[in-house]
Amino acid sequence: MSDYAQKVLEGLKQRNADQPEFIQAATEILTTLKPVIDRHPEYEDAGLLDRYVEPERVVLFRVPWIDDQGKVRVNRGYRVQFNSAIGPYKGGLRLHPSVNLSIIKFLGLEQVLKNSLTGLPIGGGKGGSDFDPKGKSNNEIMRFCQSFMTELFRHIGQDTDVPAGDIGVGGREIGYLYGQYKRITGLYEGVLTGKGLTWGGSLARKEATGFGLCYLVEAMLRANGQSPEGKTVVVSGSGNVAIYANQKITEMGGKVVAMSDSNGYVYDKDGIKLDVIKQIKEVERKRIREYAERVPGAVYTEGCSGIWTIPCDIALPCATQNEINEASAKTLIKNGVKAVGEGANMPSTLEATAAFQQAGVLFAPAKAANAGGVAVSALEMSQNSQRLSWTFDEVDQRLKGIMLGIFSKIDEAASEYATPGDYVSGANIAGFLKVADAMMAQGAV
Ligand code: NDP
Ligand code: 2IT
Repeated sequence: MSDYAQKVLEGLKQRNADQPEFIQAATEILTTLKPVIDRHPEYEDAGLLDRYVEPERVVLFRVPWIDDQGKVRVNRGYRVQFNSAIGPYKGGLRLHPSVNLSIIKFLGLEQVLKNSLTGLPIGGGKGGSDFDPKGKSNNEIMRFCQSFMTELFRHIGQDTDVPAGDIGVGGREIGYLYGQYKRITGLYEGVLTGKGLTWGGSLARKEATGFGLCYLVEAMLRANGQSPEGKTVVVSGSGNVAIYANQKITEMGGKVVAMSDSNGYVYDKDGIKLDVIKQIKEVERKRIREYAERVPGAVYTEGCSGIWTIPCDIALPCATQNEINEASAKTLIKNGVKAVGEGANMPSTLEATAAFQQAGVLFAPAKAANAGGVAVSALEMSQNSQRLSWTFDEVDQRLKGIMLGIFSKIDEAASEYATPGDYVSGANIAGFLKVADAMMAQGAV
């Protein structure tokens, strides 16, 4: 690591000792930026990395809401506005009991580079709450979202900060959040993305992250003389990203044999029937174990990490951070995995990533592989500004073009600055260069 990047990382570790996920994301990024920092000594004089690792603004707020029994409950709300050098802050909102400042900051730091890779004019931010949507009624979800927005509205806007979905936030939650924003401000503007199709949403946004992941993985496979055709695939998670990753990789000729949720995983040697998963997860909001009760021959196993013991050619982790540790990575490698595409954000630990790369597994890191979601969010912003809606096919074609463009950028940056095929370095470097250029041009702000 360059002396400057090392110094910045050490300071960051000291100041944020209680934020392991943030330190993990920063460690990977700063370590891989060495060749760039070496070529640009002017970055140190400009304090560029010192500024880059510090969010422009962190908003932390109380979210009181009333449950169905009439009792007042209180959660913590967060919005980290990380970097606006190349556009308004953009990034999702996560509702999960594990949410804390470390998790929102790691997601925000990743988002800055991811958004840069899309080539679209969007800065990076992230937010959420430690609210647990599981087991809550529709009315409780609505009251929570309304209370969350009653504070958040003053910090966001179509030209300042545009939130979207993430874990626990899908179309239903975006609807409640948007309704409250509009009610408070009186503005009908594209302030949130992932909106419903009758009120400003973009066709293909729901599918975008999963589809985009498969477009990028396919490009990576083809660049290395392979294809998804006939490959066995394991997809973790069964939420928004996992479902549409399954759909697209199946269309591409792959066979998905397992999916999971936070309780366990199902294995179906004949290929997971996605209509059954959609019914259980999107319509009924039930647990994945139901799949084994509905599909003869399918097997449910308790515990979600066991999914990585199933032999596969392609692994698509689409659930959450650090879901693949070194032991799981080694099991996947032993079982012959050829490619890993990260649909979730930071699903592989640093040790797991190193193990994949050392074993020569094709590895598409999250900030490149899952950028399709935020890319189509930016296309939704464009459509809102134009007061137009594009067709599904038009958005999908643009998404495909963006993902192929991202693969070219990370492939070229890997070859130019690091090692050919090191897409982790390639993604960090290609994403960073654009942000760094903008920050240098805009002065010490
Ligand atoms: P969803 O809430 O739709 O689905 C999340 C899935 O992951 C569920 O199956 C959930 O299981 C599982 N999961 C969540 N937390 C854990 C955990 N701690 N351990 C095991 N499984 C868990 O979220 P998304 O599909 O939107 O997001 C999945 C990942 O993709 C996240 O990392 C997110 O940041 C990332 N991502 C999402 C984008 C988007 O557009 N939505 C864009 C880019 C990245 P359960 O139901 O049991 O909680
Ligand atoms: O992690 C992500 O890129 C997202 N959750 C999507 C963000 C967005 O603004 O669409």
